[in-house]
Amino acid sequence: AESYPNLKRDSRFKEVNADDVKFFKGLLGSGSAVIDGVNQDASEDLEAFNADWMRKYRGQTKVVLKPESTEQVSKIMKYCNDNLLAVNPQGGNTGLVGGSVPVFDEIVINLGRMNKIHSFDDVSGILVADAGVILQQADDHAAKSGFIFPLDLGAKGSCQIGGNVATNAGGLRLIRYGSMHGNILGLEAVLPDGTIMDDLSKLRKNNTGYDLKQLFIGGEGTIGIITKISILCPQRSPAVNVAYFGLESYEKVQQAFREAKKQLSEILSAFELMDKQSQQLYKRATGAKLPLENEHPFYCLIETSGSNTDHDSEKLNNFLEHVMGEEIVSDGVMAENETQVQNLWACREGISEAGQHFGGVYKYDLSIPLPQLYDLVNETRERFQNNGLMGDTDDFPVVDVIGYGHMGDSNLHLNVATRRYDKEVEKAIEPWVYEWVSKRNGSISAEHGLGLAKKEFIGYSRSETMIRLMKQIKQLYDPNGIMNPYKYI
Ligand code: FAD
Ligand code: 2HG
Ligand code: ZN
Repeated sequence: AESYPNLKRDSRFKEVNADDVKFFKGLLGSGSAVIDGVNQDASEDLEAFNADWMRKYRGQTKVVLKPESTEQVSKIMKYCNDNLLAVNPQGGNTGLVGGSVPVFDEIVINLGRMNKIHSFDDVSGILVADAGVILQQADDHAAKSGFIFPLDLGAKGSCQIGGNVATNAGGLRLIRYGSMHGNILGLEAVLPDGTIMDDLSKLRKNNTGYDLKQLFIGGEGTIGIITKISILCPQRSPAVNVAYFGLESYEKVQQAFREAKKQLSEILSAFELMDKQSQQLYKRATGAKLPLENEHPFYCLIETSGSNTDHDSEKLNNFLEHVMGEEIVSDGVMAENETQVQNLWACREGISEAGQHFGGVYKYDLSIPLPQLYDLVNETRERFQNNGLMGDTDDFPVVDVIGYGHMGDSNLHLNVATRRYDKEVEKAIEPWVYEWVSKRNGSISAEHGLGLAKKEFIGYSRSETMIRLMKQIKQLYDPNGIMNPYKYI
């Protein structure tokens, strides 16, 4: 795990003591709702809340609070604000930028126990639920009425919908259903001083002044704690088809994407890119068999979702015939049953975890104009081929450089898979990669946020004026700066 030589604990913040813990226990009960590392050694229990998913960032919190209601969150926040105790909101702790764990001794407020679904309207498709509901559970609930949660991602079994909103997560079907900014209809959030902001609207249209909830969507827990959400779920498509194919060049990947939009238009629900190296790494890490016999420099996964199986299969078959006939695509398979659908998706969704299988990983989540998107992967790989840091044995920190992502959204995931976390590797990529992206007017964080990892680099994607305005908002909502300190703002 990283230590933070460039960061200093802010001495304005109080250190949590036995009296504070007594207050929290009085409020939440003395059971498992308070993990108390002040009066006793709870380091083992605290570990899961201090360490992030990548085992790259580690905090030193001594107290984890698991409130059960908005009122409890409000009382916690008021107390922390009055006493200058810094806090770190935490959902499923699957975030990839170090935002979900403390830096020093910030109190973790974990939403895991706020996990009730309040209502689902099967005419409008509007779901109202607590922030701590696991994404998979929210989707299962919507599925019972024939609807789908408009977000899906590899961490769905453990991430929370509140965390998804706080990071404005994008995921695998943004191309079809759009972002959280469009789908969230309302929020309930607790501000640092304990104020409950009840904006849990269920209205599709509501043009009455500033849309303040948008500040919390993608705010990464820096201005308030999201406690409930109201979200519009679209109809679940009964006919889902998935195809996986191999291509010989990135030029052909772009042609295939163009054709997919043209020929599959309204039923296209995912268009994902995987390079050869990402599939090899997935295979090495999991032992899984890849869907195609022969190797290809690139692979794409296409999903269609529609209302009529025959109609959709015919469309997808025509598309595949066309792209193979035109030699845009060299080889492909179409899933014939649910197991095959899962297996094809696993080749894409499993890459993220495979990236760190060998010890460590440097992850870059970038928006880049499509024509240049893959150039970055080539250039990064060349850098490591030339600087002596990449090789097949333990002497070399870098295992491989892989590129994959949400092609449909111009969102590249560049992962440098390593055998260990290594400052030399980091220095070889940063800030070079951010400069590269900035020069092409891309974004240094397409969907994961900034957290701690990208804190210093926000200037590559946002102007000074924009950063100043963000700071003003932070100051207004959180004048004491107790919410998720040391992170991007
Ligand atoms: P956490 O990780 O706990 O927190 C993330 C941030 O949100 C932190 O800053 C935290 O302080 C804040 N936060 C959490 N809950 C709240 C709340 N209730 N109120 C206020 N702030 C809060 N992301 C994508 O966009 N697309 C993907 O396809 C994708 N795939 C992933 C696949 C894997 C295998 C993994 C591990 C991660 C992936 N992610 C992806 C990262 C993504 O950001 C998270 O998975 C998810 O959105 C975070 O939810 P969480 O509940 O785990 O939040
Ligand atoms: C994905 O699309 C996630 O798989 C994770 O956003 C990407 O781990 C990554 O770099
Ligand atoms: Zn992603």
